[in-house]
Amino acid sequence: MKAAPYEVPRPPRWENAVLVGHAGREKEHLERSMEELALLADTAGGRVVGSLVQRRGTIHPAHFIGKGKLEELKALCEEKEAELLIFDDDLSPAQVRNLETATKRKVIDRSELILDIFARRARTRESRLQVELAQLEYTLPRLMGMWKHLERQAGGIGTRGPGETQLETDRRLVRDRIAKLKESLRAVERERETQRNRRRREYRAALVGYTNAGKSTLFNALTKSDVFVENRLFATLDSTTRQMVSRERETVLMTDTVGFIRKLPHHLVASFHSTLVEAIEADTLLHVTDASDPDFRRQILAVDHVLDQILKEPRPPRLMVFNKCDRIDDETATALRAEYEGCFVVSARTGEGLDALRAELYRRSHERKLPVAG
Ligand SMILES: Nc1nc2c(ncn2[C@@H]2O[C@H](COP(=O)(O)OP(=O)(O)OP(=O)(O)O)[C@@H](O)[C@H]2O)c(=O)[nH]1
Ligand SMILES: [Mg+2]
Repeated sequence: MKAAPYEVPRPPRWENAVLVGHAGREKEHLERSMEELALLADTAGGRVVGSLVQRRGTIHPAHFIGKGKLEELKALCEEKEAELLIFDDDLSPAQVRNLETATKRKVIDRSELILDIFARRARTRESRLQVELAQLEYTLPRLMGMWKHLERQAGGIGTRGPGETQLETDRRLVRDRIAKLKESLRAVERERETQRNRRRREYRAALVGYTNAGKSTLFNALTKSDVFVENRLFATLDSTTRQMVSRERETVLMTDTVGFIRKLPHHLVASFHSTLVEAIEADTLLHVTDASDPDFRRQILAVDHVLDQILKEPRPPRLMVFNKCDRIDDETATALRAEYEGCFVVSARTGEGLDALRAELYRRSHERKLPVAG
C-alpha cells in the first residue's frame, strides 16, 4: 500500500498524561470509566501521572470543565510535568483548541486514544485500512472546525488567504483518501464474501464481547490454536476462523473477533464492518463476559449497544458465556446461572465448563443439518 498523501496528525509518543473526567449525566459510573481510561492510556504507552474529575455542574461549552477546574488542571499539569491531557468524553474541535491554548498541553479525547491504540495494533492490510479510514473520518470534521476558526480570524474581505487554501486542499486530500480506502475495503469484503460462500454450509459460531473478556483465550482453548492473548485492551483486531471437530465428526466454524468497549468511536464500528461481518453472519453468537469483573453488567450493555448498531434482522441467536469462573466463588456462579438462564459459566484458562459449551455447539450444528419437518 502506498503511503497516505495526507498524514493523519498523531499524538507524539507521550510520557506523562493527566486524565480528566466529567460526571455529566453518568455520575455513578465516573469512577469505573476513569479506571478504564487509565487502562487505555497504559495500553497506548502513556504514563498516568494524575487525574482530575468534575463531579458537579454542566459541561462547559468552551472548556468542557468549569473555570475553577480549569485553573486546578493547569496547576496539576505544572506539578506533575504532564505533557498530555486525556479527556474521558468526546470533545468538540473548539473545546480541544481552547483547552490546548489554556493549558499549553496536547489535548486528546477517549475516541482519539482508542483510535491511536487501534493504529498501533493494526498488523494486517485489512485492519490498517479500517483504522486509517476511521481516523480520517474522525479528523475530517475537525479540519473543518480549524478552517472556520481561521476564516473568522481573517475577517470578511480577502478571506481567500493562504491558510484557507491549504486547508481546502487538506480537506480534499482527506476526502479523496477516504474514497480510496472505502474502495479498497469493498474489494476486501468481496474477497471475504467468496470465502464465506464456500463456508456457508458449515455451522458458524462467533465470539463477541468486551475487550479483555478472554475471547481469544477461549477461542484457543476451543479450537486448540494459538491466537495472540494479552492482558491489555484490544489485543485482537483481526477476525480468525478455525474449525472445531467432534469425535462424531460434527463440525463448527469458530470465529474470534475484535473486542468492544464503552464509547467505542462509531467511525471504528463502521469501518470494521468487513471484520465484523464474520460475526454478523454467524449462526450463533457467543457473548463472552468476564464474570470476575465487578462491572460486567455494564460491559454486557455496552456490547449489546454495539451489536445493535451492526446486527441486521433476523438476529443470530445468542449464548451468554461467563468466563474466568476460576476467579469467582460458587455462590456467584450459581447466582449467574439463575439470572442468565441457559448461560455457560466457564474458565478458558482451566478448561472448566468447556465440554458443556462444546457439546451445545455440536448439538446445534447437528440440529441444523436435520431436514426441517413438514
Ligand atoms: N483467570 C483467568 N484469566 C483469563 C481467562 N481467560 C482469559 N484470561 C486472561 O484475560 C486476559 C485477556 O484475554 P484475551 O483472550 O486476550 O481477551 P480478549 O477478549 O480476546 O481481548 P481483546 O482481544 O483485547 O478484545 C489475558 O491475560 C488472559 O490470560 C480465564 O478463564 N481465567
Ligand atoms: Mg482477543
